[in-house]
Amino acid sequence: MEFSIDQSLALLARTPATLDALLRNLPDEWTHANEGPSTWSAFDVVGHLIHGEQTDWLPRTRLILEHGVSRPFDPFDRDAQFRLSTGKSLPQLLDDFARLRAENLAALRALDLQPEQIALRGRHPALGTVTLSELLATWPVHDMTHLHQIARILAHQYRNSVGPWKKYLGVLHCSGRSAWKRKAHELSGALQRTKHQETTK
Ligand code: NI
Repeated sequence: MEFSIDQSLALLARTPATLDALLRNLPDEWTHANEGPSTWSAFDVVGHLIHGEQTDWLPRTRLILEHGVSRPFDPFDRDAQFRLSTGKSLPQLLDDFARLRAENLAALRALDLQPEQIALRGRHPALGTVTLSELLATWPVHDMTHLHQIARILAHQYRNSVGPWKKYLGVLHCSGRSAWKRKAHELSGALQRTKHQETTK
């Protein structure tokens, strides 16, 4: 499938309701559990998605439109949710995410981006030159990465309870947790709480 703004919008608009249906009022035993040291809970993932709405997708779109490659993106803080979600409930986070996403999609529509604009280039601090269309294709795929992650986190909580069925359950054998990150931790001997587990962005 070729990238288009409309196709991206169609998927991006569904993520808040999908998360809401899955997570709202689910017991904390599910939503606050993670996959072990230096991994995230579903609660953490929603906080991370909120931070993306606030600092990543639209701000970077605007930066490309205004400055092109002359000004690199601000680095994304992958641990921001551990500060920003403190003291909040999951229903609050789900509400915040839904509101921010709706605002950002309205703002994206209002930009009415033309083909020559989505071909514009910007500069990612680690990846180098990227196009606006690549950024806007990454946004919904980033959502899918984290929906996939949440499914895996929830499944992980019953990894022992399923007994011998474990071998038939692909989600329990998924290698989505970032091997490079865990390897880096091992190499540095750093066991401090630098929680992170994604390979994107
Ligand atoms: Ni992410």
